[in-house]
Amino acid sequence: MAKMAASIVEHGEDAFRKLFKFYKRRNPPPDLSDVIDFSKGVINGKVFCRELNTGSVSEAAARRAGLHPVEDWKAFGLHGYPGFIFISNPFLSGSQQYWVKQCLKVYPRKPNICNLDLHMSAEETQNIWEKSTAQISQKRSGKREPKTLLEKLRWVTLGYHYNWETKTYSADQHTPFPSELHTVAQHVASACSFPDFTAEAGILNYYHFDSSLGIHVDESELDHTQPLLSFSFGQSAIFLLGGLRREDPATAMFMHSGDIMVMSGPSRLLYHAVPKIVINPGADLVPQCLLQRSDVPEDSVVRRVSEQDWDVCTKYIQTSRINVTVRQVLGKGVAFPVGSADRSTAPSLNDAYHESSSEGEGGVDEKRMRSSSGDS
Ligand SMILES: O=C(O)CCC(=O)C(=O)O
Ligand SMILES: [Mn+2]
Repeated sequence: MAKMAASIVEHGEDAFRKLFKFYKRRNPPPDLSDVIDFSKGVINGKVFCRELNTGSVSEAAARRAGLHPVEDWKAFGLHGYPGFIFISNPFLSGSQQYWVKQCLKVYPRKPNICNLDLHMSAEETQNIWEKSTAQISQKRSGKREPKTLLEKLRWVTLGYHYNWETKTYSADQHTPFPSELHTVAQHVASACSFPDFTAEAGILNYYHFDSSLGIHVDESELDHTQPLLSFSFGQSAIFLLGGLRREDPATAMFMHSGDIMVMSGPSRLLYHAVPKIVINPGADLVPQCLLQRSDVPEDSVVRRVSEQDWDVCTKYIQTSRINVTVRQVLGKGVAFPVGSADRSTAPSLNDAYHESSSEGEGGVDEKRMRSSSGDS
């Protein structure tokens, strides 16, 4: 069994899709022994340690953003994937809780846009958190109850709001990008030697234990010289990193809570996918790093999460993962070209669903990410 994944990769044509299906399978569960786990350090010939630009962010600035000093970050590269950087959880204890809370309570708020807006009125999707919390905190395990709006959340867009239908960003669909997320993204980009990176668009993905995200490439941004940053919180995921062609073989790796991935340079336009969420085996289901006492300084942009809010976040995160991607859309000093519509034929983010399910079709919101149980 252990060699199953390797032999699929060697097969050649459509190796990525086969690997995706291999890891998505539930019965019998897939063998995960070929999945790279960066949290265990350099353990095989594929992974190497990467130097970061330690002078780019002061220790005080890093701490104010809820991050360890850059010199303490554990960063890795993968042979064969130049420009791909994996940073193993650089967050100070106590700061990830804040990002989980922002993603669940703050970022889904108007004027940001979420999947529920596609078939619900603005009034109905107002205050998703407030409308859901009472029901979530009273939930008894094992009992089937109607899903709250928070549990139906699949994506939220920030800054330049990605249009899933046209596959474009545009000047007229823009709201302010959250400044605290901008700060963290800028520090991470600087540490990776992209000091000019500007966080302009965010896509937040909300995964439940049975969700997956199909094979796609993120190419709608107009400047591909800047990196794509990806932050993970909550349950772990298996992430597949492929090549420049859809059928190129892929490498599987875990993304745990707090991990950051940077796709830059020759890796900026690689195909990738998330076939599986892996639930934490601990008794309380919450990753250890989300349970630790806070080391965040008082002057941090990262604020303490109230017990009441954290209670709801904990319940949510026991079966879910949140991923935040931060993108620069425009080149420095460049505006959107007039009348432009970059409609490429390559499977891009909104085509991702094609790869992940054989179920019936829903709207764009349901198509993008799939749950095996067919929820909506
Ligand atoms: O959830 C992830 O790790 C990947 C998300 C992603 O690829 C995207 O939003 O474009
Ligand atoms: Mn992507």
